[in-house]
Amino acid sequence: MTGTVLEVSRRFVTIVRSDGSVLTGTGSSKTLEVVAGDVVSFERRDGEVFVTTVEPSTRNLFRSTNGKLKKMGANIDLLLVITASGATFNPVVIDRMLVAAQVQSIPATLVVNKIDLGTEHLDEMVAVYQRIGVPVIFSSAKQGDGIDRIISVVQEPTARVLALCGVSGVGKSSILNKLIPGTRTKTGEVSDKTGQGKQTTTQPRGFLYGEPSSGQKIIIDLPGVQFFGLSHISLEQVGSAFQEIREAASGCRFGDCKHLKEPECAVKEAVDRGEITPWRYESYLQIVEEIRDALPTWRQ
Ligand SMILES: Nc1nc2c(ncn2[C@@H]2O[C@H](COP(=O)(O)OP(=O)(O)OP(=O)(O)O)[C@@H](O)[C@H]2O)c(=O)[nH]1
Ligand SMILES: [Mg+2]
Ligand SMILES: [Zn+2]
Repeated sequence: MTGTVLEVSRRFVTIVRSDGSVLTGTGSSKTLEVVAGDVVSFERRDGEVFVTTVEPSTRNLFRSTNGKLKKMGANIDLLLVITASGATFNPVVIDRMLVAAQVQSIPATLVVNKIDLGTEHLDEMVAVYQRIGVPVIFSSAKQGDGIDRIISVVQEPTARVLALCGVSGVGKSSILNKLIPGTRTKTGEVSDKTGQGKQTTTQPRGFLYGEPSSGQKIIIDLPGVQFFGLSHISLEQVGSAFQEIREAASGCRFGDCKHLKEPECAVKEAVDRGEITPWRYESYLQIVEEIRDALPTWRQ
C-alpha cells in the first residue's frame, strides 16, 4: 500500500492514501527521514502501520543551513512564495526561494499578502518579478482580498502538491486557514490561554484540499525561515536560475562567465544600462558569495 506523507513528527509519519484516508504509522530511522510530499509504501503489522520504503522524489524544496542540506518538501507541483506588504517584504529571501524552486523545476507564484497595509511602495518590485515571468497575486488574509485568485491557482489540475513558503509572519498559515476553513493551523496570534507568546508553524505539515473523488490536493504549510541558505547549489545553477541573467549571459565573452569581474560581461553591461535591476544582481552576487564560501579553499 502506498500513500503521501503529510507530516513527520518524532517517530511518527502521517500518510494520506489516494482514497483520502489518513493513517499514522512508524518505520525505521531511514524511512522516517521523509518529508511532507514524499510517497511511501507501508505495511500493516499487528494492526500497526509500518513504513517500508520511500519512493524517489523529484521537485524537492531544499535549503542549506549551517552546512547541512534540509529537504523541506517533496514532489512539489507549485510553490507559493508568500511575502507581505510592510517590513516583511524582503526581495532577498524571495529571490532565494525562487532560485530554490527554479533549480528543481518547481513552478512558483509570488503572493504579496497583507495588502490592507498598503501597496504603494511595492509596485516597482512587483513589476520586476512580473517581467521575469513570475505570476504575482495580491492578497489580504485579513480582509479576504485575492483569496479567490489563490484558490483558482490551487485548483489548477496540474498541481496536486502545493507548498506555502516565506519568512515568518507573512501570513502563510492565515492564508491556509482561508483556503481550508476550519483547519485551525497555528497562526501567529497571541495565545488565548496565556495572553502571550506567538504560535508560529514549527514543522512542515500537509493539509488536504478538496475531496478524493475530485482530485484531492495537499497544501504544505512550511515553517517560516529568516535565512534561506543555498550553498548546496552550483554556481552554474544560480546563473541560470535568474532568468534575466541567463538571458543576458549569452552575450558574455566567456562561456563560463560568472558575471563578477570578467571582461566583456554582458550581464554587468545590462546592469549598468538598467536592464537588469540592481537589487536582483545583488541577490545573485550574494548567493554566489555564499556558494564560494562553502567550497573547499582550492576551488574558490
Ligand atoms: N494586516 C494583516 N495581517 C495579517 C494578514 N495575514 C496574516 N496577518 C497576521 O500576521 C501574523 C502572522 O500570521 P501567520 O499566518 O501566523 O504567519 P506565518 O507566515 O504562518 O508565520 P510562521 O508560521 O511563523 O512562518 C498574524 O498576527 C496574522 O493575524 C493580512 O492579510 N493582513
Ligand atoms: Mg505559520
Ligand atoms: Zn558575464
